[in-house]
Amino acid sequence: MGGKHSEPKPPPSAPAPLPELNTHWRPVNWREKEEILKEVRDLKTKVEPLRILLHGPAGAGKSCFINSVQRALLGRNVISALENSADVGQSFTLSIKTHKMKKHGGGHYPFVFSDIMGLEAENGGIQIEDISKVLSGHILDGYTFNPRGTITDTDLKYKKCPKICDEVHCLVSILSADAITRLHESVIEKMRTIRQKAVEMKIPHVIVLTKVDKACEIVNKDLKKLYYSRKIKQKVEESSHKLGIPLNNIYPVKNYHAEITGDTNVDVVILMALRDIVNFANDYVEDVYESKVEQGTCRLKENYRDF
Ligand SMILES: Nc1nc2c(ncn2[C@@H]2O[C@H](COP(=O)(O)OP(=O)(O)O)[C@@H](O)[C@H]2O)c(=O)[nH]1
Ligand SMILES: [Mg+2]
Repeated sequence: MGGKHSEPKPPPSAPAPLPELNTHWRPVNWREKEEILKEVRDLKTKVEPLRILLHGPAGAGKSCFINSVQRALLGRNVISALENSADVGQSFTLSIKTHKMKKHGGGHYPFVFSDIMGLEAENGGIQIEDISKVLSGHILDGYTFNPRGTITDTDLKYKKCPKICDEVHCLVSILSADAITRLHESVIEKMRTIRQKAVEMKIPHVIVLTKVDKACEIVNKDLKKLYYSRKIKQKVEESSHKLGIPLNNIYPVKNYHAEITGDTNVDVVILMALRDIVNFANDYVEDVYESKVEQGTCRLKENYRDF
C-alpha cells in the first residue's frame, strides 16, 4: 500500500443561515381581525363559562396575555385589573384568580381565564396534586395555595362535587420566547407533569409563546415577519421538544405591554391564538360530555355558573 495521499481538506465552512426564511412556515391573514372577532362573538358554548387555565413561570407574560386578549376583544386600551407586575419574581402569592372578558357594549364573553401564580416559587411552589384538583374543578377562585400541603376537603375554597363549568377545558402554558432556552429544568419538569395530568384527562393543551419581539430583532421591527423568522421557528421547536407539545399547538405572540394605542397586527396574532383556544375548549366539552349527557350521567343544563 502506501502512495502519497494529501491531508483531507476541511469542509468549507457553511454560510451562516439567514435569519429570515424565504417562505413562511404558517400562513397568516393579517386582514382577518374582524372575521375572528365575529367568530368569537358568535361562539355558542355548551357550558358557561369555558374555563381556560394559564400557567407558566413568573414573568412569562400571563397577565399581559390576559390583558392583550381583553384589549383585542374590546378594541381599546383597558385598565389592568391584574396583579402588579412589579411583584414578579418577588414575594408573589401562590394563588388562582379568574378573569372575565368584557364584551363591547356590555356583558361578558362565555369564557374566562384562570391564572395560576407561583408555579416555581423558591419554596417549592404549588404542588402538582393541587393543580390536578384545579383541572378537575375542585379548587375555587381566590384560593391561596400552600407549598407545604395540598388543599383539604374542609377548606371553604374546596368544591366537593364540581360541575362541568368548574373544570378546566383548555390548559395554556405561557412561556417567554426569549427565556425558554434558559428555563430551569425543574420548571420544565413541573410543566411536563402538569401536561401529563391534562393529557390523562383529555384536556386540550397549547403553548402561548410570548415576547417574540424580544427574542427576534426582525420581528421586533415588523411583526408580520413572525412566521418568516428562523429564530422564532427555533424557539417554537424548542418549546415543542421541551414540553412534548405538537408544533401546531404552539402560538407565538407579542403581548401589549407598554403600548397605549392598538396595533392590528398584535391583535391578529393574539386573536388567532384565542380563537383556537376557545374552540379547543368547546370541542373538549362537546366530545367528553355530550356522550355523558346522552347516557344520562350528567346534565349540561345544570352547568351554567356565575363564578
Ligand atoms: N417585550 C415584551 N414584553 C412583554 C411581553 N409580554 C409581557 N412582557 C413584559 O414581561 C413582564 C412580565 O409580564 P407579566 O404579564 O406580568 O408576567 P406574569 O408574571 O406571567 O403574569 C412585564 O414587564 C411585561 O411588560 C411581550 O410580548 N413582549
Ligand atoms: Mg401575572
